[in-house]
Amino acid sequence: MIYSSITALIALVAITAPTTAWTIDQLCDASFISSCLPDNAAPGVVIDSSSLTSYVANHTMGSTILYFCNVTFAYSHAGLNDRVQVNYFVPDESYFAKRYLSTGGGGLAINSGPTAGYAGLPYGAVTGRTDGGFDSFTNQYNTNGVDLLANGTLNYEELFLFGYQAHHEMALLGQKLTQNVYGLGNETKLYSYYSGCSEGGREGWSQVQRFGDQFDGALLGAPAFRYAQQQTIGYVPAPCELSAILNATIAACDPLDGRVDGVVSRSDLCQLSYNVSTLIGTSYNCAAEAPLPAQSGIISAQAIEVVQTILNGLKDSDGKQVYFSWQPAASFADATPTTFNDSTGLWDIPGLLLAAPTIQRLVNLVETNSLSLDGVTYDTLRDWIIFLMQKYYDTMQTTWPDLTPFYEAGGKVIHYHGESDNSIPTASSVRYYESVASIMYPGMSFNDSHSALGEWYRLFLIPGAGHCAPNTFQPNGPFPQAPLTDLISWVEKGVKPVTLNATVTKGPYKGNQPICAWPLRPLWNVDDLTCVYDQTSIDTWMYNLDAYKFPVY
Ligand SMILES: *[C@@H]1O[C@H](CO)[C@@H](O)[C@H](O)[C@H]1NC(C)=O
Ligand SMILES: *[C@@H]1O[C@H](CO)[C@@H](O)[C@H](O)[C@H]1NC(C)=O
Ligand SMILES: *[C@@H]1O[C@H](CO)[C@@H](O)[C@H](O)[C@H]1NC(C)=O
Ligand SMILES: *[C@@H]1O[C@H](CO)[C@@H](O)[C@H](O)[C@H]1NC(C)=O
Ligand SMILES: *[C@@H]1O[C@H](CO)[C@@H](O)[C@H](O)[C@H]1NC(C)=O
Ligand SMILES: *[C@@H]1O[C@H](CO)[C@@H](O)[C@H](O)[C@H]1NC(C)=O
Ligand SMILES: *[C@@H]1O[C@H](CO)[C@@H](O)[C@H](O)[C@H]1NC(C)=O
Ligand SMILES: *[C@@H]1O[C@H](CO)[C@@H](O)[C@H](O)[C@H]1NC(C)=O
Ligand SMILES: *[C@@H]1O[C@H](CO)[C@@H](O)[C@H](O)[C@H]1NC(C)=O
Ligand SMILES: [Ca+2]
Repeated sequence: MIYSSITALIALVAITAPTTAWTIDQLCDASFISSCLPDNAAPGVVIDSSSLTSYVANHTMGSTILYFCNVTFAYSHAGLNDRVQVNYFVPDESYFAKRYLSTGGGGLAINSGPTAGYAGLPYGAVTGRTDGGFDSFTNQYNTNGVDLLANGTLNYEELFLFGYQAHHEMALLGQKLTQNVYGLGNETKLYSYYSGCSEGGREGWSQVQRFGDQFDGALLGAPAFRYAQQQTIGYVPAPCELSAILNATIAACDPLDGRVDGVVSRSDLCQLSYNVSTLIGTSYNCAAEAPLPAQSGIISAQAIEVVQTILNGLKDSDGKQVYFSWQPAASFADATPTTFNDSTGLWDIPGLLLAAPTIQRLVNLVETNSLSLDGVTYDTLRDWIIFLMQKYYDTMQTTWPDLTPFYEAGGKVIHYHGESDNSIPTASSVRYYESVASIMYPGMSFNDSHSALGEWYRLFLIPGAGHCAPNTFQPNGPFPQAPLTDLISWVEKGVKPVTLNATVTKGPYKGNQPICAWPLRPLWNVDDLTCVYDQTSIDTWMYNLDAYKFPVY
């Protein structure tokens, strides 16, 4: 959806000055591209020019065909026998707009696949992805040999590449390649951007936090950046029971934002005024849907206890808060069982998703992706989290709150997060924003620090949206269709996104809907949306993580 903005493309084509006509075949010629490979772009990087491939390809958007050169090459690091591959889509010169874009991955992947480069083509940007040195673009970090060299032995070079270094090198190489291919002189400004969500959001933050002048703008969604804390564990009520609790919560909380549209735009008001225990004793009913049996029953006190425990977030046996959870009205997708055991008549414990490989591989250092929960308590979880945080503080835990170099270089960040994200808690983005505000503007009042920070870093919570995507449980919610457009306008034309442009694509309120910037919250009065300051609501997003004796940014 990021790359579906045909209007953005047409606008760009119109403003791009015609250049000396090089055909895409000339631009993509192997010996020409070879002559553009950037030596000395990054310390220690040694390009293997024999690995270069370049071929003309095209991408159709609506009635427009975009031509580009698909460039791939490998490099190693001086003194190491390693190999990292990078892949850039280099647009036809007629619509190159003096832009470079880095893209990131998701889950345990460091890139978003063979078409990741389409993200930048509508914006006239050379667009890059990396394989991180994982031996192929399709391998992920939890591949044997990548994260661990063998049972017991961590692969520190790969950890460092995945943590931040591969992205840094891809950006430096990509920027220089772009300058060489189009013959940009030192006096020509090449605008550099980053776009990614989830793990890709973490990867982007890893750059913004360390390399202040590398990107002019970064679009960072639902970042998986508080790496140690994300390893949540689920429980076992029936899927239909969870779904009924969710639907009832959405129905009860929908009107609290002032408009009945099937969207809980104010999960904070939901948290303040809705108690799921009112649902105990109401019935639920779901038809069979292979492989799941038909389910019906009465919502039990036990199921409500499970849901309330999830909503409360992880606490240790002393009742101290270790982490926070999803917002009320987020789906329980990550905690919902998918298999039923006919002989016991019980639901199996849901899959542990990324928690299992993380605990096994990065805590226990064993090459397996399955984990038994026998003997695991909330205190075990807390201890794993503290261990992960300390061991990976300088690689995977990506929450360094001092962004001074980025700010001083004039960088801009648009950070967004679905308010009903069912994977990475929405409050985790709020916590980081608050950390940056307090570290960058110590001693200022809340309002003053937030208005200062909002001049260059803005956080948008997308009403009803799920994890990096719209949400089937609240389908009438807005979602930004082309947020890179907002970022580019901010960086290149100084148009601050006071609100973020988004679109409702279903239901009675189809059309544009602006998204309020944190800490303001949306409130409807019939059809009018206001972004309001609501201290009681703001307070619900703040947590005292007292299970730690040190700061958790
Ligand atoms: C676009 O690329 C495909 C191969 O990927 C090729 O078959 C097709 O002819 C190309 N289209 C144009 C209009 O060049
Ligand atoms: C671009 O080239 C890379 C490397 O050869 C390949 O993996 C990828 O599929 C290509 N993508 C497109 C869209 O042509
Ligand atoms: C561009 O800048 C580089 C690095 O600062 C310098 O080595 C080079 O001579 C400059 N080129 C021109 C044409 O000014
Ligand atoms: C909850 O709503 C979704 C659609 O939003 C529907 O598919 C599902 O069946 C509902 N669950 C129950 C238990 O009715
Ligand atoms: C919800 O209501 C129940 C029953 O009245 C009560 O025990 C519980 O403390 C309430 N929960 C919250 C979060 O207020
Ligand atoms: C069902 O549960 C029984 C008893 O715990 C267990 O032995 C069996 O392996 C389970 N079946 C499946 C398919 O997991
Ligand atoms: C590594 O440890 C896992 C989990 O204990 C085990 O399944 C696997 O066989 C071990 N691999 C080797 C090569 O010993
Ligand atoms: C902060 O600003 C809001 C308006 O955005 C205002 O309502 C509120 O009173 C201010 N708080 C303080 C402490 O000045
Ligand atoms: C946002 O939407 C408004 C109203 O549709 C439009 O005028 C404006 O150009 C859009 N801004 C960007 C950056 O796309
Ligand atoms: Ca609503």
